[in-house]
Amino acid sequence: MEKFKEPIYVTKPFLPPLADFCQGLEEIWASQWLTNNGPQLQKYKRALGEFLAVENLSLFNNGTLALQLGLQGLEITGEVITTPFSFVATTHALHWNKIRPVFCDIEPEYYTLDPEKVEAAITPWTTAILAVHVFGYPCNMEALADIARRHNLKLIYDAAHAFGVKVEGQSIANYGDLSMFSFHATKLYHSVEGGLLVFPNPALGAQVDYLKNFGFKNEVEVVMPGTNAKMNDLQALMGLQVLKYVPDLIAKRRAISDLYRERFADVPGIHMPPILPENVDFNYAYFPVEIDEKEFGMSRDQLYQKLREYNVFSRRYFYPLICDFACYLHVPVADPLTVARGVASRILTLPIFFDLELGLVEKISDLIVFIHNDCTTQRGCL
Ligand code: T4K
Repeated sequence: MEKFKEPIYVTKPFLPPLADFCQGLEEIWASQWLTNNGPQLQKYKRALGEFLAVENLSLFNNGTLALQLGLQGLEITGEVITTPFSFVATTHALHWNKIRPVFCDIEPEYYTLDPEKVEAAITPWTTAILAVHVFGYPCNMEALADIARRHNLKLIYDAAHAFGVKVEGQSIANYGDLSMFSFHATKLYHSVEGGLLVFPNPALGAQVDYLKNFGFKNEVEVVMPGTNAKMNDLQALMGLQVLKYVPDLIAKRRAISDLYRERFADVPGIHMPPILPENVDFNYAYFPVEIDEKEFGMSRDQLYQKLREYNVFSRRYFYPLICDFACYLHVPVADPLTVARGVASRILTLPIFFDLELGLVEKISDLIVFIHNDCTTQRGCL
């Protein structure tokens, strides 16, 4: 098979029509407000509140700082049970708050925290659970909420991947004590860089708003040693404009996901998470597959390399596990993390983004099938 002429990356940011963005820029130029809660930011906050049907929200310049300051605002200390199968920023947010992460295993189907393992990992120092809706798959929120209630723990969701996901008809932002969404350019929905916190307790809003703005209450009062983590008005403009397209972005990803699923249905060694139950409106943010070396005829890493030779840049999200990065090797783990280790060794996320034509999805799928056939007929790969 021929190499793709242009590189195909795992994702590509969606950009609104340039003319629309320029019109928005004109508004910013006219107002001369670039940051510090300017008019675009305020408009954006209102629009997001309406989109998600939530009242308490706060915008940040990125998701990592949003999570970091959210944890600080909730005054989380001691130990927090979390997943090793995520982007490293999930644990970094704990580290920056001097909180000890306790890594706990995940469930094999959707890769989210395993509630039974969470309960077993609770110690007298545990104050919260930091769960991740990884790839947009909702955590087992009922079970986690029950554990949190019984053990008096805060329940925090890293929902970086889950913008647009609904459970029982309501936004996934409505669950737990705090949810963080990332609006980084590589996400389904973005504001170039950006982060959002959503929470049920209005008092937390004041805390995180102080924290992201140096702790200023007014011109002469600093009520806490805050930092600078504000979203600016140019980011807000991008966020506002991309918001209009969220249904289209999700619909296209769904079509891509359906096509991959159809193409891989009978290919040995490519395992995909099951279709979600009907009470979930999914966002199809990522397309993860697990490669079983024996069945597929080649390891995940060999396939990843082979695809690169053909100009297809899949990613091994999330390998290595966070607990295996040098800076977290000293952290004790609550259990052997058998499921997470297995998944991290097999996972591969394939290209999925708005601009990706279905014809190219077919070609990428054909290439993967071709690599499998070539390898198993030559019997030389393993
Ligand atoms: N929690 C979770 C669960 C997260 O996944 C993340 C971020 C966070 C917390 C923290 O949120 P933020 O602070 O980032 O808001 C990317 C993103 O940088 C990161 O936001 C994201 N998760 C993570 C899963 O993916 P990389 O290092 O893989 O990105 P990079 O630069 O390799 O980009 C991936 C591909 O996207 C490139 O190969 C090409 C394409 N690309 C990328 C950019 C930036 C473009 O085509 N255009 C672009 O502008 O981390």
